[in-house]
Amino acid sequence: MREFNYPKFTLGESLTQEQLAFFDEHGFIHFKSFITKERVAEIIKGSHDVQKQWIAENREKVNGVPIKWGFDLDGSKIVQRFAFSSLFSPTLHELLKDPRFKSLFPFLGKKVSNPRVGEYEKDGLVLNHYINTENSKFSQMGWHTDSLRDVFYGKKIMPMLNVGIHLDRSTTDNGGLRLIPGTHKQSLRQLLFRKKYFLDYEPDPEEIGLNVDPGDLTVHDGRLWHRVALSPLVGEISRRRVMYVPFITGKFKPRDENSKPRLYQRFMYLLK
Ligand SMILES: O=C(O)CCC(=O)C(=O)O
Ligand SMILES: [Fe+2]
Repeated sequence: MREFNYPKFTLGESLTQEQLAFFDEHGFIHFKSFITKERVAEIIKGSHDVQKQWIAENREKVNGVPIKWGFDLDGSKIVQRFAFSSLFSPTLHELLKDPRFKSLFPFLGKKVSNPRVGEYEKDGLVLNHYINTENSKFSQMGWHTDSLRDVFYGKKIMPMLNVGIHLDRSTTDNGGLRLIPGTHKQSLRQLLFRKKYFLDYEPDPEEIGLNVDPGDLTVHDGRLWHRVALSPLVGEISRRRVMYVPFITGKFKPRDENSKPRLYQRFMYLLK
């Protein structure tokens, strides 16, 4: 892992030239304290409510996207990857209405049509819940870009952002998000073949790690290579919860209960 003591920003009503330039160069950006610790606690409570509901109805999929089930430290059944979570929780749905999200749209580029928060598209509001224990089914994620989904879909790669809202503190000595800055500007060949999608977990000499606190917001370009590193620690200390919502452009393509899992979503079964 490369040391990169990158600047952290505060999100205001509109993006500054410095923020736009940083994102353009590196393909990611980190904003401190987007929401308060109290709001984070409400969101976690909201996710527990969704989890209860899904357990009660034995749910396997949402809009064709498989739910990743696993086990917590005490052996109880938990959701380790939620999709479309905001459609099941007023708290999460409200969160996506935050007017500050719109101020991030310029990261999608200048000439895009219909930029929006993808609450009903792709996988909607995702919540990843990692924990490193024997019974956990989700403790890391192999290298990938989020734009591969477009390639699988036989489409031109559209501008896309993944906006993360972090719910736990995550430091580089405890696993967490790793990314290779600048790879959003790579060739299509590099986007497709730089690494083996989801199967490669190896550290990269160029990768950097993020240190985030609960309530921080990060944005990465859909074309950026990233992974989630396994925590070397076991148990409660390794718990990491983070939400992602896609920011997309172009034609509105909501998914519904009849939608089929897409090829890349089958890849998700490989996650451990
Ligand atoms: O959990 C993270 O920080 C990244 C997750 C991710 O890359 C994804 O869900 O596509
Ligand atoms: Fe990703």
